[in-house]
Amino acid sequence: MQRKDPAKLVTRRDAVRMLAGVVAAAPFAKAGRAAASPAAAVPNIVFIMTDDQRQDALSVYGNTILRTPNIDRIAAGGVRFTEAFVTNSLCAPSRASFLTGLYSHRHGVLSNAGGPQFYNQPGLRDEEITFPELLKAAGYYTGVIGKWHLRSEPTGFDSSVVFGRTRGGYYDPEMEVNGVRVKFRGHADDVVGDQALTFLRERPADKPFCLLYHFKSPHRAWMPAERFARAFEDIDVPVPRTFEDRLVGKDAVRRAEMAIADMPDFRNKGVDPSMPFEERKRLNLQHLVKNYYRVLLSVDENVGKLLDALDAAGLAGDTIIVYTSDNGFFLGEFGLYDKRLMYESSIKVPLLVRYPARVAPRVDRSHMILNVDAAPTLLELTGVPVPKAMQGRSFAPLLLGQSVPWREDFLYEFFEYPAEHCARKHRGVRTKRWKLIHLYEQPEQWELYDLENDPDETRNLAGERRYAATERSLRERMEELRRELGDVDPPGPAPVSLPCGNGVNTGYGPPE
Ligand SMILES: [Ca+2]
Repeated sequence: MQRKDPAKLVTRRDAVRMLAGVVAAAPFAKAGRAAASPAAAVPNIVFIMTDDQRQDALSVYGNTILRTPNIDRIAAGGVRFTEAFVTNSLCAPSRASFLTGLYSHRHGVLSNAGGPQFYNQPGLRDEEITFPELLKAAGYYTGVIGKWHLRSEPTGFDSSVVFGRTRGGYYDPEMEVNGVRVKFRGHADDVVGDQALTFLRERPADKPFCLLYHFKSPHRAWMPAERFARAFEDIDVPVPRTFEDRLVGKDAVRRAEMAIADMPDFRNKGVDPSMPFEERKRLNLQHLVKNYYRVLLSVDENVGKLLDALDAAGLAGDTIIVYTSDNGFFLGEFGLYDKRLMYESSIKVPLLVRYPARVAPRVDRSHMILNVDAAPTLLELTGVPVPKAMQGRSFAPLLLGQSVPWREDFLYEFFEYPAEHCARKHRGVRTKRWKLIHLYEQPEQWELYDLENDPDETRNLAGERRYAATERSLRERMEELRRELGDVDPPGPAPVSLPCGNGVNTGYGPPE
């Protein structure tokens, strides 16, 4: 593992101490009680994150095939956000945003990979402050279990049990237990679930706790626990409306290597590369969706065990539970799999928050919430000062039923190119009605969608005279958001987009 420069570690520690000073100077008067507000208990936090789970892959978001009764309990006891998004639909950058409240261009985790072509990004820089670090400095007992994925080591945790750089397998995963490699037996989600129960049991009783409970599922390679291996076997997965979309006006997507027909993952299930394109596409969709749902069954079961344990310990009322995912996923939309692109299936994530002591149950909120909002929200709910540098906004008032002005749009960004799947660099702005996408390297391309009249994003309106004024104002808004968020172009013309992969996806013909 990469080692940090000790001099810089001091800097980070000092920064955390300084920011959390107000709270750290007044430790909790007694267990579970806030010094500042004797009437309210200091909440515990269980922050549950899955990997690549799109919003509708939960029964509480309307899925009629996959049943997730345990995760749905979180929604039943709290708030379901219907418009939650990530600002970069890729694992490590999005996770860093959840932790720091910063956009990718600010926290510097622009890609999953390292090396010179990926900006030599080292993971989170020492000077970046995360919400677990602040909570720890404020007296919380902190832990992270499961997927970490950043190239830097976990910091700010009293206890860490994470999949290492290799991310571990689905079966008998190797994990790093406080930095020491340990081989576990069983399915990764069960191991993560068991470790969460151990954390609850063994934590010091005199401190509030914050647990980051991060499942591997439903990330590739979607290998289910044995007991769920045959689930959905008799079901025919419905084909999404855009499954046969020809990617008209999406030239860059045609070059991306995300065609579901070309997935190599299910060759052992008889999907042979020599089969006709349409046949491979159809079969891969069935295998992909079923396995994606199967691994989520074990997440649901393990979430249920944790909820039961909180109930049994009498902790449920004063514990904030967040359930979300680091990014969405295409399950056949536009004939694609994977994420990265700024379309709805990829950027929209589940977000459920339960906190019985202060948040009313069974509430829906349609405000636009972003991954960068999580850190300031949890800090505000725990009474820890929110660093001014954080770019997200606390949605605590929305949880508490207050009516506050809220954002009407947001900036999206994606940088990992050329890389796996060959999704070009792009950014964009999404409002309630419109989405503008800019592939800004040369040759630059624009996409404009009217989400109200074309929710499936099939008709690119960019360049059409009728929408010229809308396009212009969205371009201006995107630049305004970039200025506000400190996203600055380097001097000189936009670079030429580098070649990647074969350049053409099978089945779609050559780019237009
Ligand atoms: Ca992910």
